[in-house]
Amino acid sequence: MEIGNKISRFKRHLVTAALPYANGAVHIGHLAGVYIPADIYVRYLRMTGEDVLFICGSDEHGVPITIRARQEGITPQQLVDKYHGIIKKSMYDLGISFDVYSRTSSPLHQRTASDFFRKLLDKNVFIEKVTNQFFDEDYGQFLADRYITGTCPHCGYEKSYGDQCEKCGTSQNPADLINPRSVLSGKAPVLRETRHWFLPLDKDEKWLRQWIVDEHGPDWKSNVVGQCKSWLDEGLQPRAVTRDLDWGVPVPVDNAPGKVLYVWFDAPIGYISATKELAQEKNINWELYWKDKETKMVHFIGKDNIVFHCIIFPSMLRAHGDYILPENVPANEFLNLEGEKISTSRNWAVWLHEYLEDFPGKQDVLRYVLTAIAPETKDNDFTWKAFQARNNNELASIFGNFVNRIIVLTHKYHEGEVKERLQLTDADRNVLSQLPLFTKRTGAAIERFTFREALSEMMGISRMGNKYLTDSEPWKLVSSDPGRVETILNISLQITATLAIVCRPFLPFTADKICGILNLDIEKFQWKDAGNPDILPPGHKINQPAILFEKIDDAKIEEQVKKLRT
Ligand code: B3M
Ligand code: ZN
Repeated sequence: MEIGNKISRFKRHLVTAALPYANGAVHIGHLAGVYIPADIYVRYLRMTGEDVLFICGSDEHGVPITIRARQEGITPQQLVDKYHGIIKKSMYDLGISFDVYSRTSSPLHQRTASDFFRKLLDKNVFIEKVTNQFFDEDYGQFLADRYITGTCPHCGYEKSYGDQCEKCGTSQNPADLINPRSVLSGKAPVLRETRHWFLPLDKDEKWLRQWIVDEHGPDWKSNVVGQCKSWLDEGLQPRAVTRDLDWGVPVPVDNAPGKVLYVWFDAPIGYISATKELAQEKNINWELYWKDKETKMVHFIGKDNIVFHCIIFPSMLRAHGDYILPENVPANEFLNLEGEKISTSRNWAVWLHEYLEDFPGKQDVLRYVLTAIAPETKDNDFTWKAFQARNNNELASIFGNFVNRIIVLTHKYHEGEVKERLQLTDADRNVLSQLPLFTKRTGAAIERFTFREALSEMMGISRMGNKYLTDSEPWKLVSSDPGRVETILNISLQITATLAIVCRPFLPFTADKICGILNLDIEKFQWKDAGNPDILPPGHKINQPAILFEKIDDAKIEEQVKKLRT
């Protein structure tokens, strides 16, 4: 099926989703920002017959991990083992259909990241130099990244981290902080000399600007290009890619004890090692996906990861020389919760594994709501009242109600059998002609990474179905014009079948349920079959109705709001 120009000129797709830090569970901000849009995109690609790999895994290094482990009195390995399992299970339980969910503490990743570093070292890409780094004399430890806190020089936030300010998202060096303090002793640190390797980003400024602004300015999201441009306009500096830490991928250089790869050097290479892991399992040639120009690589991330995926990782890939660069990086902005910023440390979050326990069988309700309110171009807010309203007023009253009515009527008047379409009216012809158009608009919106618009187009099918059924009033014609009833129900069933196909990227669990009710083997249907007016031939027998979306009552919502505030 011709699915637009850019996608069809590629032979295969490599889709990555940001590797969640294994220092905590996944929350709705991660899902809305990264994992649900990525899953919608990949499910759609698969349904259009494209060859696609969907790659993710736990990011298990870095200071956030060692700080959290110290807080919990366990080792970093124990911490990542705990959260890697929770994250992996909850993602798959939500239907996030990764082809592989790996982890960066694996031996395969350690080898892959070391080899990558070695290659750049042997090509003399790095600048090796001794610099002054903050050191905590009480703890006898250098203070990397989040071991340092202080006032952000950009926005004045007093609890900014050494590597990135959580408030304004700016990445920075610890030396930029005002009034720096050690997270360990709380005291002002001293400066001490230490040797590190730097990626000379300044040398890449010219081609990065050409690649991002000139080549991809037109097709990348404006929030992404905008952030990259401000980075480029500020002037890129050489960036340290090693750290004085004992947790991470050891720097593969002789006499470099206690030095590991900077987490943001090793983590994106986790996409490569995860692909290699998948390739071993599935006997796939992983290099085709990472090195062949006919592969379309797309990174799904949140806005705080833009610089690492649009500037630093591409600089690494180009310096290495064997790899392709991403075709798109459709980063989302942030999702807030009940008007406040989601915060792991303040437990101000809706955790995915807890949602799945509190709302069993309602995976698609969360997928639907988080897609509908996704922060695609600006930060947005999740409230439990809005969650309830969208479930009750949209999923239950429009989508579910339409499907249920047509199934009940087909059993009531035709013993569950699809009848012939007889004489068509203009309204019939209009509805049948709209089905392929809704399908095409939904697919095009997904290809543009505008998932809110795509969701609305998909819902448009159920709205049209409801209106058609209400306007046709088959229940008034049963005795006076049974042939007309047969035609109306046939058309309504075709609408339902198309809905089952087109809703699948967004609501996979519901798509399965509708196919069960329609007695359809969904594996036989691809995207191109949606909109076809004869998916259900006359004589086809459907199964019994089942409610797709139960209403959610106030008590359930109040319970969640109370839980949040305790
Ligand atoms: N671990 C996620 C974050 O910054 C970070 C992504 C890595 S993707 C290579 O929250
Ligand atoms: Zn700031």
